[in-house]
Amino acid sequence: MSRLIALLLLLPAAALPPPSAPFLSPMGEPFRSDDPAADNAGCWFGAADRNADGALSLAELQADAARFFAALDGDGDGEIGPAEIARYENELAPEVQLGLQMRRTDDWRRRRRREMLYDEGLEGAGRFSFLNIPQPVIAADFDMNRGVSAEEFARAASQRFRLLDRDGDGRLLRAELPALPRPRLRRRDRDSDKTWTPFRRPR
Ligand SMILES: [Ca+2]
Ligand SMILES: [Ca+2]
Ligand SMILES: [Ca+2]
Repeated sequence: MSRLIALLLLLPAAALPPPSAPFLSPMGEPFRSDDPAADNAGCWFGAADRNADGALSLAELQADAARFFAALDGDGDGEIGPAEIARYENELAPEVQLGLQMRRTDDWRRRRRREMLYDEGLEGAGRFSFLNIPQPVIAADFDMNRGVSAEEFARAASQRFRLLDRDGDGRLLRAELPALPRPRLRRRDRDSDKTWTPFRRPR
């Protein structure tokens, strides 16, 4: 029995729901789940809302940014340097790579992900976040020295807070945040019922 047939036998007869899309926070931290119904953005929001009042203040977003900064600054020298930026792009959040959805792979889950195509103009992390910032970490490198200091990251958090606080009241409500980009289903959804039918023979 070929490996292909063995794999097909493992597939459920019903249509497969799409996997939940990853979410990248305004500072670029990835939140993922294997649960198709997971609210990845809600996981981020709930953790960042430290006083659990249902809104993010600027101080809360900056605290969220500082926590992620410490996670990115692996050597603890107070700067996200080139090697730490490379680790972010290659290991922590490969979604920021522009060509990810076209990458060839033999992994079937990734193959499914490749079918999720986003609108033109959305690049990298912009496909998975509230703001269209393709690489949210290096975008904080205001002085262009190929490193991001804690001050620069905090400054970026303030900028992004202002972009998201559309009514300018200093509080980000979940309902105030923009809708996340939704991928268009292609090819697999041959009957346009918004679900993928079981896979055909991989190319
Ligand atoms: Ca709060
Ligand atoms: Ca560092
Ligand atoms: Ca607001």
